[in-house]
Amino acid sequence: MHIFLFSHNYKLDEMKKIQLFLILTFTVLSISLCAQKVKYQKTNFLVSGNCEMCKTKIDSAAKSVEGVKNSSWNVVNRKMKVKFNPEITSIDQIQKAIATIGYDTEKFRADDEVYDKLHYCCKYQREEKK
Ligand SMILES: [Cu+2]
Repeated sequence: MHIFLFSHNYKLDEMKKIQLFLILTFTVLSISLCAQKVKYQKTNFLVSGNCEMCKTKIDSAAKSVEGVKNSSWNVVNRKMKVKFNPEITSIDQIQKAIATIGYDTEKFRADDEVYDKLHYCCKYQREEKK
C-alpha cells in the first residue's frame, strides 16, 4: 500500500514538473515574440518637384501611407528618403501615393490631370511621356 502511494505521488510530481516546465517555456517564448521590435526598411528614390511647397506635399503624402515611419524629400537633389515597416507597406505603395498627388516618382508617373492642377510654381519640368 505504502509503496503504491509513494509511486503514485512520485508520478504526480513528475507530471507537475513537466507541466511547469512547459508553461515556463511557452511563457518565455511568447514574451520574446511580443518583445520583437519592428524591423524598418530604408529606401531612396527620386521624386520630381520644385520647392518647399512641393516638399510639404510630398512628405505628407508619404507619411499618410500606413506603415511609413518617417520620410524626407530633398528639394535640391530631389531624393526621397523613406523609413517604413515592410510588413505593412511597400516601396510601390509609397511611390504610388506620391504620384497620386501629382509628383512623378521613379516607378510611377502622375496623371496629367493631377499634374496640371498643381500650383504654377510647383509645375516641375517633366520628362516627355514615353
Ligand atoms: Cu512646389
